[in-house]
Amino acid sequence: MIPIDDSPIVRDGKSLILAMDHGLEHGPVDFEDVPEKLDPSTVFETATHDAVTAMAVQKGIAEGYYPSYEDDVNLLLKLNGTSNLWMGEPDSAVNCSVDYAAELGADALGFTVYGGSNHEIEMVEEFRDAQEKGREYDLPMVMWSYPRGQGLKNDTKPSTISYATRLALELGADIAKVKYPGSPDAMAHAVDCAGDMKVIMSGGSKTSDYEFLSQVEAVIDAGAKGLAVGRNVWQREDPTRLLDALEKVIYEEETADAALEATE
Ligand code: FBP
Repeated sequence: MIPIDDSPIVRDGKSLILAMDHGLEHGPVDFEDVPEKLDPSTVFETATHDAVTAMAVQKGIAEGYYPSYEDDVNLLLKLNGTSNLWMGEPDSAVNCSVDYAAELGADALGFTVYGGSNHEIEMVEEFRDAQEKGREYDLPMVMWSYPRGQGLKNDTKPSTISYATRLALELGADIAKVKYPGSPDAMAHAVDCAGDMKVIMSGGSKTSDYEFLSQVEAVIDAGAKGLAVGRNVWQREDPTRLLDALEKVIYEEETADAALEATE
């Protein structure tokens, strides 16, 4: 972990990362209800909102679309990824080098580690190479810390999520992105397990405005430093309104009720 409060991907100690790697991770199915979002430019437009501190994408999307947004959006280049077509034990192919991410203008790096997978050893070795190379460029490393595999039946149980944040700290991540462990107390424990490293919550599938903002309020109260979210923002008809509300909940620490009322 290195100090990252001066990084462009951090605002007042917190981050709101807009993720759009779903075309790889889940496939076009995530865009069925919002076909216009198949055009990555539409999501880059959303990422120009002041609440968003970075947009997380894969290399191909960065190559093709980031040049038009480099003045308005900070880039988090995801260095590995897996398609939903892969049926084996959880693994994630490294598809971009740190050198190339830097060349594309990355402000930060992203890397998935599936602790507990039969591929954990190779994934951690690949993470080591990326994390150490990233240090040469002073690029913060965000770990998608997702314990899963045949031995892990429940990937969101409290002890698994606290292991996920600790594992990220020990391996040298600067931010750990984890799933919600089901309760504010469990999130607070996962945050404690991470020491001074920042923990952010992964968005998950789309829920109602109130449900989502309440969960964000709870994790911020629990000490999390923000969010990496995809579907809950860009699958909405009006992502701007939700981002206005998220800005209040994350950076101004307002309640979900107050944020919704102020953005009506
Ligand atoms: P969402 O907010 O839409 O859940 O996106 C966050 C994210 O981490 C994406 O970066 C990624 O595509 C997806 O979730 C992977 O989630 P999973 O592996 O659980 O399907």
